[in-house]
Amino acid sequence: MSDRPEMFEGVEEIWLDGEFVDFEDAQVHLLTHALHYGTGVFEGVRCYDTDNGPAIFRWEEHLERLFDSAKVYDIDIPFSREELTEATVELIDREGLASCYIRPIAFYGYGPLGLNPSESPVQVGLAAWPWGAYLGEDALENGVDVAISSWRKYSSSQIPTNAKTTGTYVNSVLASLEATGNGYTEAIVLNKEGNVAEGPGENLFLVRDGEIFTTGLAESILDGITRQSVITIAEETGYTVHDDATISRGELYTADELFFTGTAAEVTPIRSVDDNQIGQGTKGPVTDEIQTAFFDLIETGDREEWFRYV
Ligand code: PPE
Repeated sequence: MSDRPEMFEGVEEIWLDGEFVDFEDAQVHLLTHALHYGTGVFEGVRCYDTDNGPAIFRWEEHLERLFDSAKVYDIDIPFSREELTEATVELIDREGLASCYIRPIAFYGYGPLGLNPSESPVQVGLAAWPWGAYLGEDALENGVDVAISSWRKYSSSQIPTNAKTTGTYVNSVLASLEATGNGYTEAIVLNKEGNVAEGPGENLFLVRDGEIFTTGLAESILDGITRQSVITIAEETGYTVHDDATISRGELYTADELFFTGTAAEVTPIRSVDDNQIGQGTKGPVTDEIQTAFFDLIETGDREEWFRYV
């Protein structure tokens, strides 16, 4: 208990393969296929304490993406969407959490080694814990300093970028290690063509002359659910959103504003790229408006179809 990471302190149970088990008992075998070959798919979801009570934000869309990711690797999830929903709701309830981060994962478990996973059983887990501001408390207000990674994002002709696969996150880990090692908070990763893809765990938005741009799905990005939500919110706020943009490295430097979106990162302003100040070097006005609209929506739970109440 004492050597647990701080973020997991107080977590009592994890749901694993159909059962609630004690936190310490949520274990897998050393010869788990996914440990060796990265053959797992996962999600990151947030539950928010809205005015109408705790609610999971865009649960259906996350579940959809989990099953889509699984399909790519022939991972046959042995639970229905309803069963996973019930288990998640019950887990949040048992843990007594009002707002939390939820991590569903499905992976090839312990079976014969060798690349073909078809003889390995599919295991499924759900964990939930409180997770505050992903890039630090100050980040949401004042923005983060980021650096372009020297690592490129793999292209969708090499590994599907629309699937959220455990193994592919080594690319993000490398970018993140490099950026933080050099004193930056986060990285921006370019794609094979040298244009902007995304952050290691975030999508990227750019503001120029009052219009909003975000990299298109063909730029080797994960189709972020926060990205989709922010596009909708921005359009409804009255902005023109170009959601199919190709953004060059130079355009980042001269942007009026930049921000990240993601389940963990929410809406995080970027205040510098490679030590070039963006805008006034703090949260810009458009970013502020979108971020405020995003958090207002989450507080009020106003758009019913985006919330699954616990
Ligand atoms: N791109 C990547 C590569 C990515 O990992 C995420 C989520 C996004 C974009 C945004 O997607 P969405 O959450 O659907 O808006 N990154 C997850 C993992 C973060 C982590 O450190 O773990 C997340 O935000 O949950």
